[in-house]
Amino acid sequence: MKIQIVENVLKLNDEVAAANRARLAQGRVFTVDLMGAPGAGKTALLEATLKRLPASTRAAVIVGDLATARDGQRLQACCRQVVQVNTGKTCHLEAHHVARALQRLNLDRIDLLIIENVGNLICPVGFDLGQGAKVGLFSVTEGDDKAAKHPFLVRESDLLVLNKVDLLPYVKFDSGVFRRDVARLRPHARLIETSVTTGQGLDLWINWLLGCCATLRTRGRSGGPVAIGRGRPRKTRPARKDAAL
Ligand SMILES: Nc1nc2c(ncn2[C@@H]2O[C@H](COP(=O)(O)OP(=O)(O)O)[C@@H](O)[C@H]2O)c(=O)[nH]1
Ligand SMILES: [Mg+2]
Repeated sequence: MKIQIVENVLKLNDEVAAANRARLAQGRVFTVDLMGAPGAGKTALLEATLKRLPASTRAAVIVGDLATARDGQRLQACCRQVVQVNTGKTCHLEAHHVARALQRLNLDRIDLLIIENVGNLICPVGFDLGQGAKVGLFSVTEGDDKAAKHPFLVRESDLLVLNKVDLLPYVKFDSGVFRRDVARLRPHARLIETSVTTGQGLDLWINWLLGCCATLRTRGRSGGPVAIGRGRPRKTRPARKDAAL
């Protein structure tokens, strides 16, 4: 009986996500779902990204947290269109949160939408939001075993980011271990090392975002499919059990 309830929740989520994806495709908005642990640097990376984006790329952010508007306030300083979602006791964003947030955004004036998911390495992976790509962010202060311990995040992310590399001299983190685990789980994974503090790797990350936006524009114009990467509904449901909690 419990399993049936979870199936229904996920089916409903997929239907709302498909509607989100259609709306975003119509507006030619490339959408990233940024997932990572609390404190990994998601908001800091977005602040730095928004400050560096070319003026021609109009960005918006949906930011999820259990409580407070603090991240939304931080991001408002660098972005005109920001929607803060408070999820209460829910440890991830679901498609209906994004659907409601989209009503507050002018999609005709957005090229790039970044969704900062609730800080969590597990639950956000299993919920399709209608995004074009999922990005998994780790940081060196979390330890070099986190890729191995969170295989679904590694497998389901279109891009992986390893942040806070400026702290490598001060923390016990073996980059070789982390990279080997990533390669084992996802042999052709793209991994970008960043430091928001020093600016290392930010150009690679921003170029990846801009490349995705350009691909969407090109495909949209030629009438081809508009979804980028593997941003379609997933066949696997790694977070199914978590969804029942
Ligand atoms: N040293 C260092 N600190 C960082 C870096 N990125 C973020 N931080 C710090 O990590 C803390 C958590 O960052 P925040 O963006 O709030 O993390 P979030 O919870 O994932 O959104 C803040 O004190 C940031 O200043 C980085 O690349 N290097
Ligand atoms: Mg944050």
